[in-house]
Amino acid sequence: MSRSVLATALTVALLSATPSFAEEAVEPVTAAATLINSDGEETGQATLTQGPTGVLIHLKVSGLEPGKHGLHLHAHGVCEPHEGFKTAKGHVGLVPGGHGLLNPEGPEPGDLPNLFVGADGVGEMEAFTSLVSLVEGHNNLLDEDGSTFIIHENADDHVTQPIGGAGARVACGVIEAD
Ligand SMILES: [Cu+2]
Repeated sequence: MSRSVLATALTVALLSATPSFAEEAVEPVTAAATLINSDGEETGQATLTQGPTGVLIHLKVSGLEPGKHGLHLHAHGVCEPHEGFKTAKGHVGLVPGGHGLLNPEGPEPGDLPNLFVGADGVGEMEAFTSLVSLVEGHNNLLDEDGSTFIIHENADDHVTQPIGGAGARVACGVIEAD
């Protein structure tokens, strides 16, 4: 085989390999939320990225009281500050008696670790949960009635029913597909 024929053969092989390589490089499914406080003012942003076994969450807020705050995924995609964010309803995958990451009867799929807010009022975290999804399957956050992030006034002790003693809802963000 001459050099030019070999070069042509390699080029054809590379060209024919390109489409299948491109098919494998699928963009991950992502979603985002803008969080508002109880005055309806923007107070933070969250992004969600579907991985092979669950959803990676990145959340950053400002203007919150310093300390630990309970953070959950709630089951309805409506944030109404004047209703105390009650329109976000209960936790995703609500299990009576099953709230809490440390609860033997739990957790609920909407349960997440606490958010830590510093003295400057800024809090940022990354969390991962395999109990929800941005695609088909159980506890799809992008289902018909949507879902929300809710930040609570106090820490979630991950055991007490029904919300870990986390108190009032101080911020809310509707999760929307990108
Ligand atoms: Cu909650």
